[in-house]
Amino acid sequence: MTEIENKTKKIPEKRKRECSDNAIKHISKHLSFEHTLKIILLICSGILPPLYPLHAQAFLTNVQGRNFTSLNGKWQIIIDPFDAGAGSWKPVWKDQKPSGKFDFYEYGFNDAVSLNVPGDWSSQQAELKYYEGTVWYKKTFIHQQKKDKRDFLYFGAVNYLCDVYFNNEKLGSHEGGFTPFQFEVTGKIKDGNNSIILRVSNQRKPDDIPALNFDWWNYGGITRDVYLVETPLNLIRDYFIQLKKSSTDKIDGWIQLDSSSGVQKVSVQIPALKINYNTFTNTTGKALISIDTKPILWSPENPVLYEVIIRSETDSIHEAIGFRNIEVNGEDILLNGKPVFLRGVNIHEEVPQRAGRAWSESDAQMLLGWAKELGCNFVRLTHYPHNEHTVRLAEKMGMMLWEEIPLWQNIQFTNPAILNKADTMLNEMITRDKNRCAIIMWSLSNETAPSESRNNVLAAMADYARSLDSTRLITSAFNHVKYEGNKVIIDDSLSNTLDVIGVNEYLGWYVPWKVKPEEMEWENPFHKPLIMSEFGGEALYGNHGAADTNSSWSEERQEQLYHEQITMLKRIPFLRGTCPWVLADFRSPGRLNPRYQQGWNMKGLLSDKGLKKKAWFVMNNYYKQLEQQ
Ligand code: GCB
Repeated sequence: MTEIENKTKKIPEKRKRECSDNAIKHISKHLSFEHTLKIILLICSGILPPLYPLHAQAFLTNVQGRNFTSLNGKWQIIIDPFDAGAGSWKPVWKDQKPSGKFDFYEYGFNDAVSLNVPGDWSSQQAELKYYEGTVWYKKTFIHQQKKDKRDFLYFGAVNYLCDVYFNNEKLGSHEGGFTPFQFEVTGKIKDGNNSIILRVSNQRKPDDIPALNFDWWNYGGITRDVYLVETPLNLIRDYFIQLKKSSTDKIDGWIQLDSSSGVQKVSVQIPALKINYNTFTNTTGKALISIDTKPILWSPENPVLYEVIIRSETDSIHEAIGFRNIEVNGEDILLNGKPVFLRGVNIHEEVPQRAGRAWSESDAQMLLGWAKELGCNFVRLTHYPHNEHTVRLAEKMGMMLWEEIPLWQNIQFTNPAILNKADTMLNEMITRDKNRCAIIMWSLSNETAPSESRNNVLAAMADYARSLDSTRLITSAFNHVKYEGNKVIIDDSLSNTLDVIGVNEYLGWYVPWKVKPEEMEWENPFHKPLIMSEFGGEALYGNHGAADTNSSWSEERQEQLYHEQITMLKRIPFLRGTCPWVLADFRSPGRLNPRYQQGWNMKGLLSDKGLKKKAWFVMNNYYKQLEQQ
């Protein structure tokens, strides 16, 4: 018996089961004995939520490949800045109606206004632009029950905290603004009218991810699609079908049926490759897959996707899957065995012309179309997982992706709840997108300050991400470098944990040039590939002025800065990718300059109207040169 098992043996079995064995093994490997014990005791006393995977109901992958009804459209809302409706005096979620002459309720959805779903609330009503607090949402829908079917309420994303009530019963809660979640409503759904009520809060808190400060708009609300998904009783819950690591002729993976399904026959068909692979699940509903085949490999130049059909005895799902291999060799990134340079750009999930969250395929078409026009073969989806339409479209367009969770600066790493929250977000991101070959790397964090607790948490997260998906590269963007004379030395020991290093540097903007750009020399003691994951500066579109001072906020200054940056970047022997900050101007409440910013971060290569600034053409020319090499 281990020391931890010994100390926790008096805890009731039911509670103990909530701290899954794997989760405890995982955290205890990285945290001190006292720290681990503290986490277990906090969970068992109900102060912390249970560790994954029991934290949230596992959601169905490829939800659009299943049978679903959209619950998008108008939802009624009640704005509740004091969160009064959560208490017992005005229980909004009960949605009660007066029953007699002297009965009344100080709330009601009947006369309420509506908002569009999907859609953030901040951009839909002037009074909600800066609002951070609770909004109640209600939707009713008519349903006709079918025999032998199960039903799930699926939410693409709700920012940030969401309590879900269905037909006046609480189903549960979800935390985190950028990943899906679901609740099963089989047995609760009725013939005729059904009602969903959500309590949504985008109140920022110090122990959230992201925490109190971040450099983007805190768009609240139901920001992505809502579906009612119908499945057979025994369903295919999830699957992972990708090329085996380091191989171009073996597909590896697994299919997971619902655990109650018992042993079943399952198959994978890929008609274009003449594959009909049959196997059996074990008693927990899991089947391992190993298929010898030589698919045409996916690449930006040839983004081939294959129709893949996954079947069980009772369920089937159609997918479009691409096969490619991504690896690191010394300081090189290899795509399908060949060194590749990542011509990237950072994109926020925002349509600047609408000053609101992007959520649809046509939004994705515009944003990724711009990236393509810039000359990119790679996009960093900053600073959180973007909607699934974007990821799937990128795949069709041949765009490689970096996807990350919103673990952005100022995170409370000493708080034992953080690892749990971060792992849950990683789990949800990887669960949703693990079959998307466009994604070549998972990123853990952005600009975290080195410390023992930071290092421990990120190392544990890296291990966890690798345990979920060993085929992709692990990265993080940080800004901890050392300047010595004309040298810039990469100086964050987090690099030891990563496959690819991401450095955000703002030389010429936040950090003055130490020597001329053509004299700067970068050193990489870690001998791993480097992506310059952020660089740039601000310019107000149409504002012309001096090129040698930042305070001109001019297009000429930004243009000059890009020339300087490219001069330096060309001199870095281990540079394997660049991501200028940022594709388009984006809203950010902390950007206070009343003349040039007005609540916008103006580092876009494009303006808020999508117009090209001078720096766009500098970057575009650099990418054209690189493409020809
Ligand atoms: C950064 C952050 C990014 C900010 C950017 C800026 O280092 O990673 O989220 O928006 O700088 O514009 O300051």
